[in-house]
Amino acid sequence: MTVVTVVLGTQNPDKLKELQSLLKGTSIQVLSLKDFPGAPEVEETGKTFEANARKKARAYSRHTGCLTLADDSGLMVAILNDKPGVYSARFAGPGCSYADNNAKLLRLLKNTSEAKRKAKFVSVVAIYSAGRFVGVVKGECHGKIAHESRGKNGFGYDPVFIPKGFKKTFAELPRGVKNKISHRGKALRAAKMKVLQALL
Ligand code: ITT
Repeated sequence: MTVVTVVLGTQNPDKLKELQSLLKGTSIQVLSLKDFPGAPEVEETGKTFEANARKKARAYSRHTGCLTLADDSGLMVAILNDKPGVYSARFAGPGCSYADNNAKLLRLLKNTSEAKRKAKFVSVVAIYSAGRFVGVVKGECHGKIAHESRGKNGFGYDPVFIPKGFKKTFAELPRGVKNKISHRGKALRAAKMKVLQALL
């Protein structure tokens, strides 16, 4: 069986763990930017998830010389006009923590009723091979914002996001459940198909 090598182009250790667990048990050999020291800093100046994902994947794939995949993702809250969106990582300001972001979000939605707490996670995964575009795919997960932070699993906004059809937050659900229904899980499954098609 041919083993395909893919580099996961992310500087976020939590995302890396999730991406690695999503690709476990496949014939894809997974490397990360740690295997390619000196990766360039990529400024996320794009206005869309796709623009940022492509910018990261292109730059990292030039650096690694390999098939490289990058995810740009975030949370879109309907009543906040889809914010924080592409600013999800730095919603509460430069250098903020996940807890700061969640506190800001819960504060903004303090007096918002159940029906108006709709939100979705979006993940756009771009794939490049040594600077050459291979494909781009998207995954979404709909749900709502909880009234308080709950649970210890996952990362980022997981403690305040309740996926549709569940009562628990992503941070209260087992990792396997999140992977099955999440934006990143869906995008990664589609990305795997693109990678395999590119090799045909
Ligand atoms: P890289 O660009 O290096 O991959 P990053 O953390 O800067 O790392 P993004 O720009 O895509 O990545 O920002 C994504 C942010 O959106 C992330 O820091 C979380 O705050 C949030 N986020 C994305 N996916 C999430 C998930 O599955 N669960 C919770 N929060 C998530």
